[in-house]
Amino acid sequence: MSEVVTYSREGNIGVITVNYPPVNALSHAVRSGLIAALEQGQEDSEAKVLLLVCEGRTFIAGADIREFGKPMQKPGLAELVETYENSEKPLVAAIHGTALGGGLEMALGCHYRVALNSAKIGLPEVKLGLLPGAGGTQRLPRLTGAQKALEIITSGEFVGAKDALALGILDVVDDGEDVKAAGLAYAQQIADEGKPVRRVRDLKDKIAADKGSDVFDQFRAVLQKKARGQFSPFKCVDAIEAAFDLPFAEGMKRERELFTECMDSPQRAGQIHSFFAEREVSKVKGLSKDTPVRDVNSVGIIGAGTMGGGIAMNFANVGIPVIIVEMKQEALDKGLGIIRKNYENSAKKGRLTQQQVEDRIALITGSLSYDDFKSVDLVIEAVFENMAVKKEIFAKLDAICKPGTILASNTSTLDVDEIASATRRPEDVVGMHFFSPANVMKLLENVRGSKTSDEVKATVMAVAKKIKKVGVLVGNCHGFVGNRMLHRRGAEAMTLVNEGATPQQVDKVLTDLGYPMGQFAMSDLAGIDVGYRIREERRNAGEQVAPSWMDKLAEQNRLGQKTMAGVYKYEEGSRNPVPDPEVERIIEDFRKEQDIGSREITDQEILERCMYVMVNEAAKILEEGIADRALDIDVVWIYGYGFPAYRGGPMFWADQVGLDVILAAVEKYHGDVGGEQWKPADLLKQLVADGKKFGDL
Ligand code: T1G
Repeated sequence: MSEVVTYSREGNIGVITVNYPPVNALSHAVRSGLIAALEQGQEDSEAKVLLLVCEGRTFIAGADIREFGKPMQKPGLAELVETYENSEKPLVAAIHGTALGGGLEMALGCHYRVALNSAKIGLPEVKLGLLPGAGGTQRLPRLTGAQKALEIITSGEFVGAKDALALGILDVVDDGEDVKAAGLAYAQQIADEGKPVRRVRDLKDKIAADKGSDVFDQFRAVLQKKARGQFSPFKCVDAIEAAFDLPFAEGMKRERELFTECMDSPQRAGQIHSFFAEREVSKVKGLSKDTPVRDVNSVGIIGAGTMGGGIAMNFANVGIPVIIVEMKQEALDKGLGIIRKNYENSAKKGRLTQQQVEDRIALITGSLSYDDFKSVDLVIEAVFENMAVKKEIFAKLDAICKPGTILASNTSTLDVDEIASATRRPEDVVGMHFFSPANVMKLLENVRGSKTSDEVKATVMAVAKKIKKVGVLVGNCHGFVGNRMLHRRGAEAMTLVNEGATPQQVDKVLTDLGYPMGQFAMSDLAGIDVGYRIREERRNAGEQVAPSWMDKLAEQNRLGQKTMAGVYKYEEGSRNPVPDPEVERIIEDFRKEQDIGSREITDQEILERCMYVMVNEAAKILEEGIADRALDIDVVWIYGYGFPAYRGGPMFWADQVGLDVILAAVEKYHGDVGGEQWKPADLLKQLVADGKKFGDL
C-alpha cells in the first residue's frame, strides 16, 4: 500500500486520497499509488462510484517539477490520466486549493468535476517553458472550445471556480469548505442517479465548432508580440490546433512530440530555475525560520510622489492602513489624486470594483505632520536621493516613532548605514527598495545595514510576501545588487556608442536577448535629466565626472519621453522609440570634440560587453557577500529589471554560456578597454579554475 495514496470506501463510494505535502505533486510514488488505488476501486464490488480527493492545502498542483530532467519512471503522467479515464466506474474529482498542470489533467481524465468556490484551476506549464503534456491540450478544448483553451494554456493564468463552471470545465461548485464532503455528496448523487462514465476525449461538439478556424493564426500573431523570444507558447498553439485537426489518439501523440521539444529546449531549464529561485530567495541564509517577526498593521510613508504613491497602494491593496506625509498640501493633493486615478484605471479595466476602489482609498490618509507616525509599525521614506535630506528625516522619525517601529528607506543607491547613523536605533533601520511603478513591479530589494537586526530582516521579508512582492535580502553597498550591475551595463553601453555603435544597435542587442527595453530607451523613460542632475551634482562637488553626449541632450532639453525627444524621438501618443539622425549628429560631434575615433562594432561585442561586465560585477557582489547566492541576483534581475525568465536570470545564463568563455572575454576587455569594471573577479577565476558554475555555489 502506498504511503501517499490510499483507498477507502464510504458507503458505496470508493475514495482515492492523495496526501503528499506540500502540494500533492504527481511524483513517481504518487503516480504509482494512484494506479494501485484505482485498481482497488475497480475490484471493490461495493463501490459504485469512485472519488479522487486530496489532503492538505490543495488538490494536485501538477507534475513533480523536481523530477524534470531525470528519466521519467513508469507510469507516465499521460498513461495515468488515460487509465483513470478508462475506468469502468464513474470517477469524480473533488478540487480544493489549486488544480494545476498535471493536476487539472488528472481531473479532466475523471468523468465529473466538483470544486469548492475558493478553488482555482489552471495549466501553467507555459510558465515553466513547457506545455500540458498529459492530455491538457487535447481534453480542455473539448470542454471550452478553441479560444478559451488558447487563452488558458498560452497565458498559464489561473481560473476561478465560478468561471471554470461557466466554461464547462467544472460540473459543480460547492460553497462549503470541506472538499471531501462536497466530493462525497456529488459522487453519491451520481451513484443514486446511475450516471454513466463520461469521457472528455469522446466530446465532439466544441471540436466540430472550431475546426479549421483561423483563431490559431490570430493567436500566433498576438504571441509574436506578447511572447517575443519565447519557445513554448507557440508549441502550445500547435498542440491545441492538433486537437481540432486530428483524432484524439493522434492529437495526444502530437502533444507528446511538442512536449518533448519543449522539454529539450534550454528555455525550460531557465524557467524552472526561475520558478524555484523565486521560492528559494525567501529562505535567507543565516536567518532561521523561527526568527521573530514584528506585526505590521499600520504604515507611514514620507513623500507622495510617484514612488510614495505606488508603495502606499501595495499596503492598501492588502488592507493595511497607510498615512502619507508631504511637506505641502498641494503636493499631497496631487499624490492622492494620482493614487485615485490609478485605482480608477484598474476599475475601468475590470480589475477592481468601484467599491474596492473606495475601500482602498479609504485606507490611505494624507497628512502634513510627522506626529501622525507616532503609532505606526513601519515607516518608509520615499523622497528624492539626497543623503542630507534623508538623515534629517530619519533623525525626526527616531524622535517621534514608538519603540519597535521599523524605519525603512526606499533609496535606490545611497548608504543605508549612513542613513541609520542619524538615529539611535540603527538596528531598526533597513532599506526597502521598490521599483517603479511600485504598485506593479514585483521586486522588493530589502537592504540589510550592518546593524539591522534579524527581527527587522525577517519582518521586511514577511512584509514582501504580505504585499505580494518577491522579496530579496541583499547587503549594503552603492546601488546594492540591481543598480550596481545596471550602472556597469549603462557605462559600458555609453562607451560602446562613443566608440562607434549606435544607441539603437545597442538596444536591439538587449531586446533580442529578451529584455523588454534597451539601455537607451530606458534612459528616455526614466528621464535624461535624472542622470544629468546626478552628474552635475557630483561635478559641483568637485568630483571628476567624464563628459557625456547625454549632457548635450539634456542641455538641449531632449529629456526623453516626457519631452518627446531624448536619445530617440517619439510620435504624438506613442512610446515607440524612433532613431533620430539629429542624435547621431550630436554623438558624432561629441566624438570629434573628445577626439574619439569610431569603428564598426559587432552585435556580439555589444552583447559581451553589456552582459559580461554585469556578470563580472555580480561575481564581485557574491565575493563581498552583498548577495548570498547567485539565484538572489537572478531573481533581482528577472523581477526588477525585466531580464527574461526563460533565460533563468543573468547568473544562470552565464553558466549556460560557460564561465570559461566569459572569463576569457573579461580578460580580453580588461586589456582592450581597461577600467575597474573589467578587472576579472577572483570568484570568476576560481570557479573556472575549479570547473564550477555559479549554480554550484
Ligand atoms: N512540483 C514540485 N514542487 C512544487 C510544485 C510542483 N509542481 N509546486 C510547488 N512546489 C513546492 C514549492 O517549490 C515549495 O517548496 C512548496 O511546494 C510550496 O510552493 C505533464 C508537466 C501550487 C500555486 O506549474 O504555482 O504538470 O520552497 O511556495 O505560494 O502537464 O507552488 O516549500 O520547498 O509556491 O502557496 C505544473 C507550480 C507543473 C504549479 C502554491 N504546475 N506551483 O503556491 O506555495 S508541470 C505548476 C505553483 C506539469 C504536466 C506538466 C505554486 C502553488 P518549498 P509555493 P504557494
